Order: sequence, then structure tokens, then C-alpha cells
Amino acid sequence: MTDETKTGISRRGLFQGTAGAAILAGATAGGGLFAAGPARAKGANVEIKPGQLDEYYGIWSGGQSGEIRILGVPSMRELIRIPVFNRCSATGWGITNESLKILTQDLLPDTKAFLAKRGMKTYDNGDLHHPHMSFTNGTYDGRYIFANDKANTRVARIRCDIMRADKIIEIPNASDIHGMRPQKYPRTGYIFANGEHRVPLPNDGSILDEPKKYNAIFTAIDGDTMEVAWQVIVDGNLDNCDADYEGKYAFSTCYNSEGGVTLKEMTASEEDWVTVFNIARIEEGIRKGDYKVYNGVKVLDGRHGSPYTAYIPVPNNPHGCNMAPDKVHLCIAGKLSPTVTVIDVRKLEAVFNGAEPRSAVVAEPQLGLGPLHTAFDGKGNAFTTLFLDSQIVHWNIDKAVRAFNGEKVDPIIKKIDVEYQPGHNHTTMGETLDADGKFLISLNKFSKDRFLNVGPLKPENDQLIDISGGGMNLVHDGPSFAEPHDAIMVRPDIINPISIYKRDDPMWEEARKQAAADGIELDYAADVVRDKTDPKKVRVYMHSVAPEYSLTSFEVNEGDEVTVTITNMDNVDDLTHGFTLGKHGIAMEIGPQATASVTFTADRPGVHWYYCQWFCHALHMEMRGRMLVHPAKA
Ligand code: CUK
Ligand code: CUA
Ligand code: CA
Repeated sequence: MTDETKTGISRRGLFQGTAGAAILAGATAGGGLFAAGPARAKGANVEIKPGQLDEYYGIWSGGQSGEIRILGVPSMRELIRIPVFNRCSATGWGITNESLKILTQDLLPDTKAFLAKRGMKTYDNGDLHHPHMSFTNGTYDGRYIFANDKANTRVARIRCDIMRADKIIEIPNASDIHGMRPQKYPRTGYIFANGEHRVPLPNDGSILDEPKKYNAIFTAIDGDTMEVAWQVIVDGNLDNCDADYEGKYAFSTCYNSEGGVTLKEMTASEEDWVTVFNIARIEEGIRKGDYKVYNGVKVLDGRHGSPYTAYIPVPNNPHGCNMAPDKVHLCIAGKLSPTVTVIDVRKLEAVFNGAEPRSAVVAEPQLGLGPLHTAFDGKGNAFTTLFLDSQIVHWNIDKAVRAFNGEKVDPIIKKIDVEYQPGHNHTTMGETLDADGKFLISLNKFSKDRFLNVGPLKPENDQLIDISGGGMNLVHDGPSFAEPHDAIMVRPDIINPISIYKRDDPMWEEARKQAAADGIELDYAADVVRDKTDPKKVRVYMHSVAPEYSLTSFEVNEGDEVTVTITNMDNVDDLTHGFTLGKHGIAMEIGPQATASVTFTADRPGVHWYYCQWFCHALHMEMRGRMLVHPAKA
């Protein structure tokens, strides 16, 4: 092991040096701001009174719960949850035909076959780390939210008008999508998605315990069609990613340049790298046919020596990858190194034309122990989470650059303690050109003793920090369930959800077509139709107007495949009905003016009540009906 690395940083020296520095800085922060202060400071400017609306939408990842949550910021009230990769008992996501279509139609053929053998249509779990909004000209445009599923290698698109997913695709060739970011400019455009784990290509059992033959794959998805546009094979692996503000590059951190399969191997080297993807060159490579097709996708070889990528060495096992809204500085959090490596994206063109890769590095400030992610205030300052130090460090990018050039300036403005061990942080509009420097959220992985004890599994702790005055004032902390890795905070004028569905919404296109084929008008339907060619299939059409279903009973035979299609004809804000069929594992929401449907086999003879599970009227309890199932004739 050499002490001097290519990055010019001595690992041992760094750890000794900054551990001391961090302890000192911690003492300053502890004696200052709010080490033992109240959870809710009395910042008058952030008080949201009952009935008042919040200043931002917080779009929160739900981690291994597989969902997205929408919070109001700064009140931190949880407003709603969006089921995505999970099953939802309340809304019927994963139960209704409409949601199952989205969850199943873009699974790969071998996944469908694998699931079918287990009696499953889709995966029941997901691990959603990174929700990000679509961009136009470097800022959010309110069309979509995209999110990754690390567990099952998927990417979802959520419509912001109804806050429901409309596309969930499985990514071929890659394994375990982790980092995921939309193209910022000129628009989204591409969704960049990192296959974190290295696997053989093809991964069909012909290669097993030969890690040297494994690959990680970078994927660009067309955000309009939700089809994979192209993929790039890289050296090492791919952790987090981001894109620049000019549409030229995407970036990924790699913590496993070693190509290891154990912790020891993955941390063996002195350094890893940032992989830079040259979008124009990749598109040119696709046009020229410089690719191979795997599973229907054009895959370029972007390993060392290719024209498509540049590998910039950074200290070992980096993590966060955050592009500053100054359009210039890319910040790579060191994780094992107490540094953040700052790359000037204007210098990347030279790197792609042969300049030494590290020539694009313009700063590498030592900030504290365990830097994971960086957020920006739009005024030239950055906030980096320090996992090991349980702190956030506020620092100035320009000063870091000057210090790197030998000037005697300290880029660190301040450090504050957070409770405890932060992962991601994020500022209001902070990953866009409209970064406004008002609030910073610190998503802390541990709450320890900060809340009433709820058993061995404790909540995490999200802390909101007011940064509007240039300082850092904690204004709220609150528990959160597994596990908000990441969040974005979006100005409300950008998002315009509807309150009442449009009757021609594409979500229930299939139901519309089937009803037309059956000669049924979905609006005000009250019909039972037996399929002419397959008499075991029965379709029940009804509608709801509070507090009644149009059918208070219907009859089917044991063994029938029954599809219940319900249209909510109430044209009223906030008037959702439901349909829960007892002892059948069936429940669904039916929003105002929406149609929802569910298909099941009626294999339990007898009387089964269905009822509305969404409180809709004083006579909501009476909103029910019977399914009468005739026993099969022996
Ligand atoms: S990763 Cu979780 S704290 Cu998946 Cu964005 Cu860094
Ligand atoms: Cu309809 Cu409750
Ligand atoms: Ca490594």
C-alpha cells in the first residue's frame, strides 16, 4: 500500500488529520446552535398554522416500503402516499386490473415466467431510493416523477396530475438499479439509471463464480416512451448518478473499481472513480452501429479506452453525486474519504480529448467523516451530510476551489449536529436552476432515543433546517418509516394535480374497450354480462353515487371468472368510493369520475358482501351489496 495515491491524497494522513478536525468542529457546533435544543425551534417565518398550506411539496422516497410519500414542507405533514412498487391495501394498487397492467406489462419475459411458476403476476416488494421530477431547461416541469427500484431492477414513472404510476419498466441486462436521475437539459429526455451490482451478461448460469467476467451496466431510458434507449457497459460498478445542465454528460460514482464481490475486495484499492458518460458520443456510436444487442437493447462498450466514457480517479468508495446549480461544479462525496471531490464540467471536454482525467478536479476539501450527499443553496454554497460525524457541513464551493489552488482560505462555513447519521440531504428546488436556498432536509438513518420507544425497529428521523438567513436553524424533526433515502422539495406552482378524474383517462383504457365490446356504457352502468365465447367469464358493471352502488346484488356460479368494473359517477372533489369484497382479498379505490376493475375467480359458494371502504357519506356503512355464488353442480 502506498501512502501517496494518484489523487494526491494520503489516506492514512487524511483520516488522522480530519478525525481531529472533525472533533474540534463538533465541539464548536455542539456549543453553538442547537446541540440539546428543542425539536421545534420558534422560527416565526416557518410556522404553518392549522388550515394553512405549505410552501413546498416534499416528494419523499419510501425506501424498502416501495412507495412514495408526499409531505408538505415546512410543516412536514404527510399528505398522501403513492403506491409504486408495493401492494396497497387501501387503494388496491397491485390488486386492480388497472394497476396490475402497469405492474406487469413491462416485466421481461423470463421474469414473467419465473413469477408465474410461483403463482405471482408481479413482485410484491420494491426498494425505492430516488424520486426525481422531469425537467425542462434545467428546472422541474411538473410532468412526471421517476423512481428506481433497486430490489427488482425497475424504473417507474408517476404522473403528477393524478399522482399514480403509469409506467413501470424492468431494465434488462443490468442488475439492481440504484442511482437514477433525469436529464436536466434541454428536457427529460433521458432517465439515467445505474445498475449497481456487477453480473454476467447474459446472466443465464453459463458464468457463475467468475467475478472478472461480471459487468455493471448504465442505462438511458426515454422518459416519453419509457423504453430503454441504450445501455453502456462500464468498468467497475455504478452507485449514484446525476446529469449536467447542458445535456452533455451524465456522471456516476463507482465504489467497486476493484471488481470485488466481498467488502474486503471492494475497499481494497486506494481509489475508485467517477464515470463520465459523453451523451453526444454515445448517440453517435448508436447511429454508427457500434453496439451489440442484448435482450433487444443496444449496448455499447464503455470500458476503459472507449470514446464514450471517462474515468476520473477519486478517493476510495465515493457515494453521492450531485451537480451544483451553478452549472459548473459536480460534487462527489468521499464516504471513506473525508473529502468531497469537485469536478469542473467545463474541463471534461479536454479530458475526452486526452487530457489527464484528474485535470477536471478543481477542489477536494476535507469536510469531515463519512460524507455521503451534497445539496446546494443556489448561492454558491453546499451542504454535505457527514454520516460518521452525524453532522451537516455548510461550505463554500468557490473557497474550496481557491484553497485547492493554494490560497489560505477555509471553505467550511459551519457544521451542525443532526440526529443521527444522515444519508441524503436536499434543499428546496436544490437540484434545479431555481435552487432558492430556503430549506434543507436532512434524512437521518437513526432516531435512537429521540421518540417514544416503539420496539426494536425504530423510525428514522427527518430534520428540516431553515437556511434562508444564510445560517442553519433546525425547525422540525419527525419520525419516518423505512426508509426515505432521498427527497425533493418542489414549489407548488410547478405541480398541478387534478381533483376529479377525466372520464377519458388512459388508466382504464382496457375497461373502456371491454365495455364497448360488451355494448355497455360505463357511465351509469348496472349490468351483468356473460362472455359469449367463454361462458365461465362474467363481467359485472356498476356505478356508484354516494351512498349507493347501482347493483345491490349480482349472481355468479362457482368457478366463474368474475370481473367487477365500477365507475364513480360522483363529480365532487374528495369523494372517493371503494369496493371491498369480503373474504376475497379484494379492495380498490374508485376516485371521483374514475373507473376501476378487478378480476377474480368466484370459488367460494355462498353470500359475500361487498362494501365501500372509503368513508363517503353519512350512510357509508349502508353502501354495500351481495355477491351470490351458486355452488357448482356436482
Ligand atoms: S443512496 Cu441511500 S443514503 Cu440509495 Cu441515494 Cu445514499
Ligand atoms: Cu362510498 Cu363509502
Ligand atoms: Ca473501492
